[in-house]
Amino acid sequence: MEPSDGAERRGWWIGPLLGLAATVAGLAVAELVVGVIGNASSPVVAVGQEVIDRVPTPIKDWAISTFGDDDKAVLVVGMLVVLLVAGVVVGTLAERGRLQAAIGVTVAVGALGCLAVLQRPAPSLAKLAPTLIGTAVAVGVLVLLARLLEPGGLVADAPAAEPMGVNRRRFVGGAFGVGALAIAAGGLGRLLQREREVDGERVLLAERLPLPADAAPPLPADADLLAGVEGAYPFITPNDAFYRIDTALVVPQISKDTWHLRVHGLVERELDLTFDDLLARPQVERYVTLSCVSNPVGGDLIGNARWQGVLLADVLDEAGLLPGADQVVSRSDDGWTAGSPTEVIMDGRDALLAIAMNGEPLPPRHGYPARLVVPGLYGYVSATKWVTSIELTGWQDYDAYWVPRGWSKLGPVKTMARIDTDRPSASADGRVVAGVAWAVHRGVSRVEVRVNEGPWQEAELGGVPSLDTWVQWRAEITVEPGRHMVEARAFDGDGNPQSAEPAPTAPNGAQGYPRRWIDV
Ligand SMILES: Nc1nc2c(c(=O)[nH]1)N[C@H]1C(S)=C(S)[C@@H](COP(=O)(O)O)O[C@H]1N2
Ligand SMILES: [Mo]
Repeated sequence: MEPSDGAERRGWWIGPLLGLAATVAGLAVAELVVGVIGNASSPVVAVGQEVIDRVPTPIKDWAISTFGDDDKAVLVVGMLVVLLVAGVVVGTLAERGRLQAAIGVTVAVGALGCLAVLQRPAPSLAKLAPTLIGTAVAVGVLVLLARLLEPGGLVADAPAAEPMGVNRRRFVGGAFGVGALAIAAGGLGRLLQREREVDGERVLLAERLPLPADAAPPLPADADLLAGVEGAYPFITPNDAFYRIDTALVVPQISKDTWHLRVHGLVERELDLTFDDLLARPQVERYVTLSCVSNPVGGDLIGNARWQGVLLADVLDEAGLLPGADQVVSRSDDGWTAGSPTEVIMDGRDALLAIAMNGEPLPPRHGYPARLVVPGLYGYVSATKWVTSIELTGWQDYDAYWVPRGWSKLGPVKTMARIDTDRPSASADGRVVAGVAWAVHRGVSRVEVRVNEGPWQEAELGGVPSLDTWVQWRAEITVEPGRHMVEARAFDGDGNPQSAEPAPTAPNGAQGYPRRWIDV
């Protein structure tokens, strides 16, 4: 049977191939431009970041609980799939002779990318360049390949087999040539982007970190009460095991040499501190346990590290607080914000503008070159990573990132125990249960456990360097063969027990007793 028109004769894959070549070329050139120009934005990253910031909280919670740490990878793969599908549509339009429409869709997708870049903090022409140039390249490839299809070969009234074959070969060669160039350009772009990463300067900085004038208090010998216990966590969380929570789709790479921190708003004098200014100030070092409001009961979105930096209170004193400066709004390079009560920052606790974590410059994912750490407040209202601005405002005058998304404006860390492990003890019907407990900045005065809702029994506590860290605990219980429910509870330094009333993480932190079932 004779094909009814040229489109059918060409094969179903011609349009998709055309569109995919154009899409891949556009994306790859955009990545190349990001690599060549410093401080440019990848359109994929900008759109993904906008999705993260705009997606309703329930969907975000679902994504985090379904994909966990892979949520960002899933988002990027999802966006690429959407882009490739758009490419197929565009290519099919072009192949069917509707080149104007194909160009229109491509430009519209590019415009969406531009819009996303413009929504991000500090937009600029440099940041737009990758999207603009990438879109232009996609349109160019589209037109070029569509033209290869056109004259005298694959159109319906073309003569017979031979010219069609020649033209098809030209088209396929062109599409794959574009693809190969795109892979090379994209790869080069990623390499150049790598070059800009801060790993190198971080290694150099590690060698010249100033010694703390005010060193961390010594660790009591029994801080690691659970050393060697299987399933237990070390008192100090190693940097590479420390939980990471943030909205950044890619880890910001901010050179300490261009970094600076503006302190402004309701202050007597604005400050603009460079990283060298920070290094020159007296360094304080403290153990502080940092935790996330999204940590469920029994969860591990909590870690304990030795932080070094300068006291935030000293910086704010130097700026001079004006009346009404009730809120410390800290903002990151990527536009995330936290709002902390000024009263808390200034009440004498060791709120830090930190530059080091466990003796190393901050890892990029934990805020290099500088972040905040405030003992006693959840991370979402205090622990701004990649911090570049601190603005003093009224309490009512600004709601930071998570507040309009349904989380409380105040975020003191709740008293909580966690059961991490159980194992047989020396006695035949005995079992040792162990874990950690925290009431950051109030201290833990007591931990208790109970079996099957029986009487509470006091646990043994490890030592702590201050009230700002978690504490390890263990208790020996006696159980008969069978299945048992063990619960734990912590008391803070004022003797107040953690709440028995279960509550979810939103809006101000999970509560209720942690439970563990053990089979004897
Ligand atoms: N710039 C920036 N800083 C941020 C966040 C963020 O999304 N962006 N998240 C905060 C939250 S919710 C928490 S719990 C802590 C986590 O710090 P970590 O990733 O170093 O453990 O960082 C805080 N600082
Ligand atoms: Mo958090």
